[in-house]
Amino acid sequence: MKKSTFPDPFKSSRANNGTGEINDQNDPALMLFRHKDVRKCAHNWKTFQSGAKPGRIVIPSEVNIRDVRQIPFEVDPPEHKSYRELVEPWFKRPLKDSYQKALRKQINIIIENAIHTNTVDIVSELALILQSRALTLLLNVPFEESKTWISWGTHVFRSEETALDASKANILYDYIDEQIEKSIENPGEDLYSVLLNAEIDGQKLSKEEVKGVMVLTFAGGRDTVINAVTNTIAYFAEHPESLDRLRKSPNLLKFTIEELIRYFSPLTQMGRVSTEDTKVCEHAVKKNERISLVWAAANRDPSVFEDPNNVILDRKINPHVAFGFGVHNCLGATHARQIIKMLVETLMEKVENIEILDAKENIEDLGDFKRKVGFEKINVKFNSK
Ligand code: EMZ
Repeated sequence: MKKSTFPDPFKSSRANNGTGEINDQNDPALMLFRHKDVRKCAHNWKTFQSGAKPGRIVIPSEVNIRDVRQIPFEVDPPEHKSYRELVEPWFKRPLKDSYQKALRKQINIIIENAIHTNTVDIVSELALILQSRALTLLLNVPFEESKTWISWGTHVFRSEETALDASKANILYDYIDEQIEKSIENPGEDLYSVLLNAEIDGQKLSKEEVKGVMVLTFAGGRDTVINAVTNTIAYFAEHPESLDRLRKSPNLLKFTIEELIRYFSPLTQMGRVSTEDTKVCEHAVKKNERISLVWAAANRDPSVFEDPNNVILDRKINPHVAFGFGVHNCLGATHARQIIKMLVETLMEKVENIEILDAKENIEDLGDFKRKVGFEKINVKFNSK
């Protein structure tokens, strides 16, 4: 199997009955695998809610390591709408020319550096750095901050020893508390200050609410972006012909980006909590029980995607749900798309080929299902054009 092949562990269950079960820390969830079911339940926020106990809709559940409610992601309509409208324009800034120029510059430096280094572990020496530096632009804070975040490693809540590491989570919370205090004393043009000044229905956001947005911004786009960047590079390492094809037809790039995101589906799943006794795919779901919307499985559903297990560079019809679906669709998607776009453009421009020297896969253990999401490490050599 190629290193950049990402198998679909949900294939037979999706075909058989469309569901699975995960016993996550004794809070089981009914996993939904079919595109239609995933979209239907994601859309039905009245029955399947996000505003449960903080951390409970995440799988693996984070209830034991945090009590900060992530905003807007753990809030339901109608409150959700005001929060979302408040933060949306800020998270659309990556569409601005000046933002794109700054991001492109950072990516250029990182790829140039990689070209001039013998072997590079893409995860720790490229993707982590890229994600952290790009985040300084999204937050509009000094570049130096990225050094602190890089020192935290790839996941803010997981460490090598434990899947859910409370002490690690505390580093992030303390850091954010400190930044909020600094911005209160010395307001600037960063996201903390913008949020601290913002109002909903004439009321300023509380520190706790600001913290909720910031924790989501740090946690939600961390390992997901790192995996997307790493996997994209691994894909082009093993498919130099694809890079050539894009050089010849750069207008395909917009399809390629969506296709890579569909294929990798960096966020495997997200849970919801039922507000009533109901039935999903012939399964009884009781009030206060969890379901899981398995984006990664929906994205390989052969009834929606022809040849779902292959990357089709110019796939035109691509209703993937890698960024979720419905009111909670990913706030960071604009930024993530720009990162992948500029990364691929920079590879097209500067890189002749990439050799994979060795790799250790990162496999998510979902009980009955094991899913490759990325790499623990992957050493490569970039050869410049
Ligand atoms: C949560 C989640 C959000 C969670 C869009 O996903 O991402 C996970 O990586 C975090 O652990 O807390 O932010």
